[in-house]
Amino acid sequence: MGSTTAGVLFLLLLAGAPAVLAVTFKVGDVAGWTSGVNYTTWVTGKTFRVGDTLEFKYGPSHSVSVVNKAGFDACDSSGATQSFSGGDTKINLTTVGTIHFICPTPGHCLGGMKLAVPVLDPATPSPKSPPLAPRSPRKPKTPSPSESPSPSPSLPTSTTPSPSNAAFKGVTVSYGMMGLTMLVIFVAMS
Ligand SMILES: [Cu+2]
Repeated sequence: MGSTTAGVLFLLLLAGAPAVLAVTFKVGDVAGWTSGVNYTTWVTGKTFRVGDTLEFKYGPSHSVSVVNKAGFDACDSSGATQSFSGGDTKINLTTVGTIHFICPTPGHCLGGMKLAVPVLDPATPSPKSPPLAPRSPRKPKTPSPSESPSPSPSLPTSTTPSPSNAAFKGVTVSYGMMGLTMLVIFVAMS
């Protein structure tokens, strides 16, 4: 019972792990939020989930505006739902969907200072490399609990046929040997 409870708790821990592992992404990595960075490239290959955080680090000539898709496409910050300045802005990703950011400084968005981040539900399996990371620990662990109980029932069943086959073969061989022996004796006697 104790080990079962521990196992259940462990599985619950595993199930909860992806939600617990909230990630903070530093936008643009070392470069930060600035001109001359391709943020489309920066987003590529990353998986963002509700609960993760984006951190924008930028100089005084830059700001961060949250805009809709139209504002993003047109580099228009007039309809921004949120605007930040100060050089260090942390955005908590709270909604599934794509969130759009632009730098409202004239010319900067047109020069590439725009960022569209697709935010997934925490439970959604990642489409790329991140999914492998959560899955690989789960796969080895799920098999081991299921294997440990199954070997005892499955092994007997798989072992039972092979012994009976072996026994059957053994019987056939012994009958053959007996026949051969009798043949030899018969030949010897005649
Ligand atoms: Cu800027």
